[in-house]
Amino acid sequence: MTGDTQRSTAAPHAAWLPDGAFAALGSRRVVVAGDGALTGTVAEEVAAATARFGGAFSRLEVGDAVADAELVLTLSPAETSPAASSPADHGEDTDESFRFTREAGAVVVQARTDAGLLRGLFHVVRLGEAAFDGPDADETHAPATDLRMLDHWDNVDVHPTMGQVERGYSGGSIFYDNGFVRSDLSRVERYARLLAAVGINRVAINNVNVHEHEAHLLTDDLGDVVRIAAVFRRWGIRVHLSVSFASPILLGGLGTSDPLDQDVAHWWVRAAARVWDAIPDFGGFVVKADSEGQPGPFAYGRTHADGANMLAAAVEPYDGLIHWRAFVYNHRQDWRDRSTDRARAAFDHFHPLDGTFSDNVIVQVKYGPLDFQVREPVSPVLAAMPHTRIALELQITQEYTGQQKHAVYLGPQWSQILGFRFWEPTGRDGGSPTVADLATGRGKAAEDPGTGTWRKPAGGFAAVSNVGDDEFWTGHPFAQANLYAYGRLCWDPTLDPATLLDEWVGLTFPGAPDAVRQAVHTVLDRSWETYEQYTAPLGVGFMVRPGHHYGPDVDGYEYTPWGTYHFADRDGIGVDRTVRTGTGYAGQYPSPWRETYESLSTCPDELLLFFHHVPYTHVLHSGTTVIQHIYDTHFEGVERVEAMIAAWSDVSTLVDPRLSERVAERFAEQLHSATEWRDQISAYFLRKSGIPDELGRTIY
Ligand code: GCV
Repeated sequence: MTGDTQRSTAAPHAAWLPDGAFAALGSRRVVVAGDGALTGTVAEEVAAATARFGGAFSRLEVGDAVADAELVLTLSPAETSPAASSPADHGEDTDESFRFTREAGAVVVQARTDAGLLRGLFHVVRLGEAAFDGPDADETHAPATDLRMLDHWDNVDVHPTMGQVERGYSGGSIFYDNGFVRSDLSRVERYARLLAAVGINRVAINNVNVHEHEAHLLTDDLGDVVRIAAVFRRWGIRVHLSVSFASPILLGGLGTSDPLDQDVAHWWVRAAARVWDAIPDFGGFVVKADSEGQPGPFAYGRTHADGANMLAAAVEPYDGLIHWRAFVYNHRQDWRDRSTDRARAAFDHFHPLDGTFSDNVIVQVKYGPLDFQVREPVSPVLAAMPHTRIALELQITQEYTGQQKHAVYLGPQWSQILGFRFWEPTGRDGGSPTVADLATGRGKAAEDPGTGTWRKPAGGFAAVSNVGDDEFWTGHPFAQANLYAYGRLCWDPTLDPATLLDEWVGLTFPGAPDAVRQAVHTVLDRSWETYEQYTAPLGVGFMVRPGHHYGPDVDGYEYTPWGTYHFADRDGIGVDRTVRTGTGYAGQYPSPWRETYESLSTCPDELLLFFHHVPYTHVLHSGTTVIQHIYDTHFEGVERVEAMIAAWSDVSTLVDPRLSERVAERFAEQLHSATEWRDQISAYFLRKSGIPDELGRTIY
């Protein structure tokens, strides 16, 4: 089905690919050599840039003599490959690797595949003049993982409570409009180009909560998926679909979706055959099962491995993947029941299944055990399944981090998660595997430190997109930096988030004075920490308004079935998740973290209330009490927002006025909201504890 009611009329913002980002490349003599569809895309980009900036473009065959070129983008001659012919200083050879050499200012980008050539093109764009200016170089670049995915929570229909995009804060969907797949997919094309430039290579195009209409994308509406896949294909991106586990019932008229039922298995085999027949490079299915009302194998007394493996068998002939989400918990918990702990759920369900999933199943694990809070410990599931392909799931859309009304740069949070080590040595330079290693199968992850056995090929990265049909793509223009950083961290998880901000600023505001770059740093560098300061303290999580999850509501979830409680009373606050006296969650970690989190004397301050219930007078490692910390951080958080606004106002006239206007509007709301958070949280805890602020500030 198609519709013509494209809502947004303004041309979308160019994000990190304005014309100016191509100035260095476009003003040079450039040769593109080779065939393949993506080489065609590279050639079109170069042709457009050189036409715009006065350079010269020629298209040659691989191996043709090249005279006088300043940049050659070429597929490798058959006898060489990037890995075979150069030092692998940025990684191993993969289908997307490329070799970058510079000799006396002349640059050659060489790749074994056209996908690698496309990655190489955008590497040159990112470097700008530095691509040509530096000393001689010979580098091979390769992604840390082949699986660099974005998940869209977009609905075809406008859902009565969740809208067109579940947890979307950037207008409507770029794919769907009020019940239809858009006939004009030009916006999707621009999006695909932006994603290609940061290295994303897979996109799941519909919500993991698969409602009735959306389920039909798998069958009757497959033609629309074919159209979307054709757009992404031009940019080296494969499409995936979220599917309902109940599809055989919903779409096939069967009486069951029991994964061990032969008719069910055959139905999926036929469904998969139709999909790959229509889209030969289709990626696979994403499944949210037995979670928040979605159907799953539990209804038939089967395990999640039974469910996932049945689907895996259906897609296996096409090298298809099943991304099976580990976000499984009881959302109908009795709040009176102190023995049930939602944080335990994913580990309890999935750890016993380690080693039983098929090779083409990827268990997709949210970074924390709850739900994308501003601060959570890293999910122990990531360490607990050495014989399973694991993907790390992040959330770019800012559901719990200010909903793209607040400027919050998530790069530092992700970098911290990616660099976390479950085993000793745990320090930043330690030798044990990082979370990034576990998700990419690289580095020290090949051997499981717990068992000494080999891990399967890894599952890579997935994250929930923050994009919509908004003029600036992401609501808050600065939220573009999160999408940018995610793509780049998927390619190389060791990149420094502050450096990525520099890259983003350089591309997005080409030619802007250095003051703009500095102001963006002042606003964003510590913005994650700032948001944490004025919202839920010390890892306690969830103090948001139920449903839409924006703004403070300390007790909003306290007496609900959702399993997210803080247990504040007049004496203290926090959740006892210790093994000794609490829910036992701390015991899901390998040593040394299980001991570190278990003990009050070693638990890090920022996670104290996630693991322990303590009196308000408990003294933190920082030397202050819990209650005084709550007051201090909330006041400081608002002051920091004021400083962010001041820093930006100094440079706001130096950039596009529409962008400045949007940023100003968002800052006004952020300040209003941060103030509301400060006053409500401080007042709540003053009233609960009766302990005054040592500094005597106004608390209501
Ligand atoms: C798509 C949270 C969000 C839901 C989301 C869910 C998930 O609970 O609030 O909107 O559903 O996570 O990740 O499946």
